[in-house]
Amino acid sequence: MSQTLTHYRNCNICEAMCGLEIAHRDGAVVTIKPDRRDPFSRGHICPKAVALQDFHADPERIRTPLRRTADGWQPIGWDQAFAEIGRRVRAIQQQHGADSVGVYLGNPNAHNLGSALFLPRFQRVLGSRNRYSSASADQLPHHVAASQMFGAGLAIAVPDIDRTDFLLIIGGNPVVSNGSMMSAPGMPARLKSIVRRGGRVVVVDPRRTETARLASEHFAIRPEADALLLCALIRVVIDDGLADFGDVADLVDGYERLAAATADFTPERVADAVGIAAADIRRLARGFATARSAVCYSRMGASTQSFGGLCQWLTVALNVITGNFDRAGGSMFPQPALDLLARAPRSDPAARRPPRSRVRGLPGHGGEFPVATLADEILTDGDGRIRALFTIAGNPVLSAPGGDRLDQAFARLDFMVAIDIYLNETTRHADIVLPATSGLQIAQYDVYFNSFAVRNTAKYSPPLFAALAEQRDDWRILQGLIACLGGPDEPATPESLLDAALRSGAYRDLGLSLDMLLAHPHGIDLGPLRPCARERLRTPDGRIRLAPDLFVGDLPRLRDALATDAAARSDYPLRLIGRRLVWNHNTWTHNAPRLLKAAGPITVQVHPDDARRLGIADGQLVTVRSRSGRLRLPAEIDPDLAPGVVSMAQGWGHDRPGIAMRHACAQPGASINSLTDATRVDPLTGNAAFNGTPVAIDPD
Ligand SMILES: Nc1nc2c(c(=O)[nH]1)N[C@H]1C(S)=C(S)[C@@H](COP(=O)(O)OP(=O)(O)OC[C@H]3O[C@@H](n4cnc5c(=O)[nH]c(N)nc54)[C@H](O)[C@@H]3O)O[C@H]1N2
Ligand SMILES: Nc1nc2c(c(=O)[nH]1)N[C@H]1C(S)=C(S)[C@@H](COP(=O)(O)OP(=O)(O)OC[C@H]3O[C@@H](n4cnc5c(=O)[nH]c(N)nc54)[C@H](O)[C@@H]3O)O[C@H]1N2
Ligand code: SF4
Ligand SMILES: [Mo]
Repeated sequence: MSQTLTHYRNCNICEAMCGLEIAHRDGAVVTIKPDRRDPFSRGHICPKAVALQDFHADPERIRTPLRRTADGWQPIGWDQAFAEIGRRVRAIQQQHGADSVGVYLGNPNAHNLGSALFLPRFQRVLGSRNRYSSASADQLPHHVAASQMFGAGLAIAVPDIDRTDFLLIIGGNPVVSNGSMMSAPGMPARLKSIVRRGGRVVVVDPRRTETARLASEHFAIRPEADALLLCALIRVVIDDGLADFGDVADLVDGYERLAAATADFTPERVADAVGIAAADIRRLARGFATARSAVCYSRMGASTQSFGGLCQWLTVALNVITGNFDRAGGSMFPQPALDLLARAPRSDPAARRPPRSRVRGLPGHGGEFPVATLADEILTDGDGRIRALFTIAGNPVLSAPGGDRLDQAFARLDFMVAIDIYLNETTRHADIVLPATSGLQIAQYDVYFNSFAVRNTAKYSPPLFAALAEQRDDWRILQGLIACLGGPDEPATPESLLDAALRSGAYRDLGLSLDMLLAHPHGIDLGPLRPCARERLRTPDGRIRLAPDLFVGDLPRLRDALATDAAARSDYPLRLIGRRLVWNHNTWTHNAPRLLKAAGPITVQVHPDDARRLGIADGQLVTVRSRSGRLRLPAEIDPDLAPGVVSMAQGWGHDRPGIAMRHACAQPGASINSLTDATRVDPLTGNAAFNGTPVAIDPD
């Protein structure tokens, strides 16, 4: 008789890193439950964790390397796959230069120990400057602000959410997303507990979100007006004499310059554009500045927009000038056991000129260019054109702005390789698809999100199930690619690299090592966040730059926006924003029947006033048009939106030929990125500006 066994691991789907308790028998999952003894998630999980078993057992997962032929997909062996990739890629690079082969890295790489550790090695061997990732459709402005103000892109301070008295959330919906750039599982309970202990949670969002419903107060801001609001908040703090740097006073440079640069953004001047009354802005600023502790957290809504860089700069600045940086209840640097920030070199970002992309001259950051220009770099002839591409755990046809153009661009490549778990909208274009393991099959230690976690913990999860058929771990595939491109032999494994990092990290005195983590399958608690900025700032002089030239130089653009009449956009009078659903993760979880069932049809949500004006009934088919595309889908009347704003779930659109995912194809939904526009970026950072895309709606 077989026995039911218990396995403990971290869910690696999103940033929350929840601990799971998995009962399994004969290679199959019996139940997936929260691990109540996990010191970080303390018994929280969301419905997606239960679907990990679906992804593992999905018959439509790819199981062998595949090669695209005129007669369809042909299974091939690994040796043949690597031999062909090595030959084609080297030939293209020899003829057209190293940069003619590009790489796009998707979101799951950040949740995979092996990928996180082996991708830099692969990139070094490939030697191309044409690197792209989902970061520039997401959190890039956070990294640019961190790099300019604190000296390193990974110097991200996170809300000390369990001790704060005032949490101001701008453009984040952590009750659904489970937090981002703030790993904090179980957000509803954490938010409720702020209110219960007498604190305040204020949400600024064009939609009355699931998070706003739990908040003390919600302000329905106009899309992309956040930088104006933040300037006005800073202005009130300064004018009312409430500025105070707290314990880091001796480290702050640039305060006078910040004050001068934001001086003309009074609440009265910005109120109409922001959609929040001047008196409310003043009250919010005073409440924030006089709270015992407070922290401003701004996320996707404030970063994937035209002023993403300004928003992230001003968010950090607001925390610093109210004395809330590097103190309990404010915004603090985590101290992870595997510490990427401590390894970052000290160099002066202000003194560096960013590289510029070939076609549009967009800035590069962290060794990458913005994904918003990937299609241009493939489709525009000339020296340095991308002719071959690796996509690794990414689906930019659905996830990148104006994704339909990437669909066309990928068809034009001379050669394309995808490492993925599915044949989908992106990987269907590849010449060779390499099958990776996923979720329950990998060894996991979260390299990145421990760096953004609201408590210091460490946990290692061994694989639960073996790879099926010819699947291989991402890191082993990368190792194979390194070898076939002529790179050095790599004796290292993820475990050996992790062990070395733990033994030399901040907790070496505790004896932290891989063996110690193996002996603690629920994870090890390393304690609450502690003030540590003095050790962790990476500017050459160890100081905080409150008013970097880069951001101050971008303020004239904000002033222009304030002066421009929004009605000038009358061809497309509505503003489109995205939303996340509890039951899916980005573009790739729609083949799990238990999640798909819950997600429901994909609609465009419209405010009742707009619906009435346009003659749209609930459920009616409408056409949504933008400068770059159009979609036909059902409308849904949603009183939680601000008037003039429409919203769609992100991540859908499985209606293209050649995709093997039966369930996803049965409920394809529509891709919001058929409407978003790759030319709409935050010019400062190059990040995609999804939010506020101008659209029009025509009823059928
Ligand atoms: N309009 C709009 N667009 C958005 C967003 C939005 O809010 N609105 N959100 C943006 C954000 S925040 C992000 S992060 C990006 C995401 O953008 P992407 O990373 O491009 O998209 P994903 O859907 O995460 O694609 C993941 C891919 O990896 C595969 N995969 C899953 N697990 C594994 C694995 O373990 N190994 C390998 N090799 N492959 C795996 C999946 O099959 C899928 O093809 O989308 C962005 N796009
Ligand atoms: N269930 C689920 N969870 C996820 C994901 C998922 O796909 N599904 N994806 C994961 C990923 S990759 C990420 S990066 C995180 C993202 O996590 P969050 O940052 O919480 O992202 P969203 O849920 O998209 O929330 C963005 C909010 O910004 C608002 N918004 C839009 N435009 C504006 C604006 O101009 N100003 C303001 N102030 N607000 C605006 C939207 O209404 C929305 O409520 O979520 C992660 N968690
Ligand atoms: S919140 Fe994220 S990490 Fe936690 S169970 Fe859900 S998907 Fe997994
Ligand atoms: Mo993301």
